[in-house]
Amino acid sequence: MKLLLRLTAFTLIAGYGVLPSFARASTTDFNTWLSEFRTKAFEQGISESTVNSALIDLTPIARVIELDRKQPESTITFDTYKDRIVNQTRIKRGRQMYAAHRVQLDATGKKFGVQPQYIVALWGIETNYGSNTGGFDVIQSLATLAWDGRRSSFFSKELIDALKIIDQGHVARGDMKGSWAGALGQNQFMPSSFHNFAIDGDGDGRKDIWGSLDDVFASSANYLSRSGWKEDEKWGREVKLPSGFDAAFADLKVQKTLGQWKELGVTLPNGNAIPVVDGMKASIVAPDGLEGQTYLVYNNYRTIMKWNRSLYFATSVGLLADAIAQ
Ligand SMILES: [Ca+2]
Repeated sequence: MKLLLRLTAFTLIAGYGVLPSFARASTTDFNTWLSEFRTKAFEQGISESTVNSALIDLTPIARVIELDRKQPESTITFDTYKDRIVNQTRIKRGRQMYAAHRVQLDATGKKFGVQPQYIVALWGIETNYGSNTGGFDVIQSLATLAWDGRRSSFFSKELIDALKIIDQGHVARGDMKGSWAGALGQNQFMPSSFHNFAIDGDGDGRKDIWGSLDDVFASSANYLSRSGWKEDEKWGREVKLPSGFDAAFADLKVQKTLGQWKELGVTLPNGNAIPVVDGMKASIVAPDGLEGQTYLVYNNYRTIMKWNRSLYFATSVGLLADAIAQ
C-alpha cells in the first residue's frame, strides 16, 4: 500500500496521470526485486563495481510503465506517418549529414557492403541524426520493465546485457542514455543487439554508439550486413497496381519474380514497365491498403524489418535513403 501511494504521488507530480495498474504490475515490491536481481547479476558475472554503481538506489519510472502499456498498434495511416518521418527537413538534413561525413560513410559502406544512404536514413529515423537519443536512464528504464510483470523475462535479459556493456567499459554508467524501452545511443540498439552487432569503428577499444560516429556508422552497417543485406540491390520502389489486383498478393509472404509481377500488371507509378532482373524476387506491400501507395520490395526490405518489424518503418527507411542519395 505504501508503494502504491508513493508511486501514485510520483505520477501525479510528474503530470502523467494516475496509473491504476502500476501497483499491480509486479507481485514483488521494487526493492525486494532489485535485491534479488543484484544476486542474479553477480551470478551472470557482472562485476561488483558495476552492480554497485548501477543497481543501488534505483527507483522505477512510472512513465515507462505507462508507455509500455500503450496499445502498440498505431492508429495513424502510413501516409500520415510518412509525411512526419520522411519530411523535407529530415531529407535536407540527411543530405547535409551525408555530405559532412561522406568520407567515413563511404568507407564504412564499402567495408560492410551497405550503400551509405541506408546508414544515414536509419540514423535519421532512429534519432534524428543523433539529436534525439532519448533522455531516459537506460538502467532505470530496463529495471522498471524487468520488475514489471508484463515482459519481465525479456527485459531482465536486456538489463543483464546493459550491465555487461558498462562492465566492458564501452560507456560510463551515467552516460548510458536511451529510449524508455532501453534502446541505446544514436542508432538505438537494444543491449542484446549491441552485443551482437556493435562495432568499434574508430579503433579506440570502445564501442561507443553514443559519442563516436565511426562506431555508430560501423555498427548500423554491420547490423544490416550480418542480417542479409545485398549491396547490389535497393530496398524496393513505389509501383502502381492494375485494377482488379488480388489483395491477397499484397503480403510479404507472397514472393514472385519481377517478371511475374510484371505479367500481373504491376507497373512504375507513371505506367511504364518495371525493370526486370532475372531471378530476383519481390513482394508487394500496401501499408494503407490497395487504395494507398503501394511498393514492390526486395530482399533488403526484409533485412530492414529485422531491425524493426514494421512496414511503416521499413518503407520509410527506404524512401528516406532514396531521397538522401538523390
Ligand atoms: Ca570506438
